[in-house]
Amino acid sequence: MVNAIATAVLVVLGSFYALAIGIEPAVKILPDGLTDFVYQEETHDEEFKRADANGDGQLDKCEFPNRNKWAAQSNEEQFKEFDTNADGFVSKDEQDAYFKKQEEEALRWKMEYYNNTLQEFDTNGDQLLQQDELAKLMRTRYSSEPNADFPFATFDLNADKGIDTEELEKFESNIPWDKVTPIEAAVQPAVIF
Ligand SMILES: [Ca+2]
Ligand SMILES: [Ca+2]
Ligand SMILES: [Ca+2]
Repeated sequence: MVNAIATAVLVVLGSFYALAIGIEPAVKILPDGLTDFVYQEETHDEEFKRADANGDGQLDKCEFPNRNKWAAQSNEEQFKEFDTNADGFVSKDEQDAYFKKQEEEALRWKMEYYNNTLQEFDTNGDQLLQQDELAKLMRTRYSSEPNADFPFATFDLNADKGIDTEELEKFESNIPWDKVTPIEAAVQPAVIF
């Protein structure tokens, strides 16, 4: 259950990141039920070049959907989001600008997520998560009690006795699940209306 939640979180973050940097994620189910990301090789540049059937360096409304599966299902509105000068063609510059904006938004979203997480669990207000604060995060977010041998210190990369947002990102991507004990979910009493 805990692993399922963590996997879901990683799938969401992974998809968002993949969208931002322009690779299409596909989740491959491994035999033991774990998931792994398999990325298609084509970059945005390669997609553009392939879709530009008449080779004039821009995509018209017939060429645009051939970029990828997402574009194939896109509508007029989404074409307009790319075609910022509204001349009915998506130029390479317009495509580049679109993805640059996406990347910046994804980065902003990611920073906001880790900042909010830090604020939520930073009880002593020093802008770092100490061991007890990180343990609370594990209990609250992942219903897991860190074991005595949980390697808190290995995530404190700059050795300032706390986890900052950058270290937190690495921590949430590499939680040592073999060093936690799942907390049994309390049985909720039936709600009678
Ligand atoms: Ca073209
Ligand atoms: Ca245009
Ligand atoms: Ca703190």
